[in-house]
Amino acid sequence: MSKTKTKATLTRKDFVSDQDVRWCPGCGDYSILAQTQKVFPDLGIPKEKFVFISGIGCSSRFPYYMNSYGFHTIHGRAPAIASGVKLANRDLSVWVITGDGDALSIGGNHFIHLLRRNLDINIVLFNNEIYGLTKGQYSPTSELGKVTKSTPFGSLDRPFNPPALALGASASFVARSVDVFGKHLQQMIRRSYEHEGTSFLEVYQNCLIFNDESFKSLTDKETRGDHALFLEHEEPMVFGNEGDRGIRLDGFTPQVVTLGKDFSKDDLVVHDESDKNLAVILARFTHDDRFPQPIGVFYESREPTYEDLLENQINKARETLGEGDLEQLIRGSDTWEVE
Ligand SMILES: Cc1ncc(C[n+]2csc(CCOP(=O)(O)OP(=O)(O)O)c2C)c(N)n1
Ligand code: SF4
Repeated sequence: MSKTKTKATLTRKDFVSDQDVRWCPGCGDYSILAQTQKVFPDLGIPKEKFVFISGIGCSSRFPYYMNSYGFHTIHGRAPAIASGVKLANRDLSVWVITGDGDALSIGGNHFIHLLRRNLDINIVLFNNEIYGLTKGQYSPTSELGKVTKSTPFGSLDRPFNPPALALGASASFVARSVDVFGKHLQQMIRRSYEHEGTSFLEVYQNCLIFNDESFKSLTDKETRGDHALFLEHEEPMVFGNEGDRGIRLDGFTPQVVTLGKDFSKDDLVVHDESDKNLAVILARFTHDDRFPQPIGVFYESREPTYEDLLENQINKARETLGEGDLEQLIRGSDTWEVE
C-alpha cells in the first residue's frame, strides 16, 4: 500500500470503539491501546484502511477496542489470517496483535514464517512473560526457574529471546518499547507502520495480576537510566542515570564501560539500524544482567515484500502463458470418470 499521507482529519476519538474494555484495572494493555489510538490519526490514512487481527489472550481482545476493522481469530493463527487479508487486499494496513503465549507457544510456527515471508504486516507482541488470560501459567518468555501454577518447582525451559528469534527468522524490522513509555511507544508504532515489509515490535507489558513488576527496573524512574539503553540511529550507545556509561565493542564482544578517565564517547559503538550483526549483538543483551536492555529500533532493512514478489510472478506467468483456465486446472490432464 502507498504510505504517503492523505489529508484525513481524524482524532484519537475516531479510533475508540463503543466496547467496554475488559482488562484488569492497571493492566499495561490500556497504555498500549491509548498510545495506538493517539498515534493512528497522525498516520494520515482513512480509518477504513486499518485492520487489527489477533489470536487468543488478554492482549488479543485489542481489536474490540479499536474502532476499525478487526478480527479476533484463533489461538496462534493471527499471522495466517493476516497474510490472507493482506494478499486479498494490499491496500489495507494490517496489524497483528498477539501475546507471548499466542505468538511464541502455539503460534511459534506461524510467527516465524510470517517474518521470513516479509508481507507488509505489522506485528505487535505484548510481552508480559506470562499467560494472562488462563490465569498465570509460565510462557515461552518467562525466566528460567519461574514458579507458577504449572511450574510449582520452577520452569526448566530457557526463555525465548523475541528480537533474536525475529532476526533469526529474517525479520526486516525489529524494535522494542515498553507499555508506559508513551512517546517512545508512539514513535515505534509509527516506525512499524512506515516500514515496508513485516515489522516486529515487542512491547514489554505489565500483567499486574500474574506477573507484576517484571519490567520494574526499566519503568522505575530511579533505575531506568542504568537498565535501559535507548537506541538512536547514528548515535553512540550511551546510558546510565548520569549518562556516564556506554557500550563498546572489543571485536564482536560488547562491553559496558564507564565514561571518564579511560573511555570517551568516541570509543563507543555507534548505532546503525542497517547493521544486522550489531542487531544480533544487541538482541543478545536480552535477559543478560550484565547489559542494559535495548529499547528502540534494533534493525531495519528494505527487502522485497511477499506481495510484490507474488504480483510479479503472476504478471510474468500471464505474459508467457496467457490467462489461466480454472476449470481446466481443476480437471487437469489426468482425470478419470468413475462409472
Ligand atoms: C487451542 C487452544 N489452546 C489453549 C488455549 C488456552 N489459552 C488461551 S489464551 C492462552 C495464552 C495467553 O497468553 P498470552 O498469549 O501471553 O496472552 P495474555 O493473556 O498474557 O495477553 C492459552 C494457553 C486456547 N484458548 N486454545
Ligand atoms: S490478567 Fe494480566 S494481562 Fe490479563 S488483563 Fe489482567 S493484568 Fe492484563
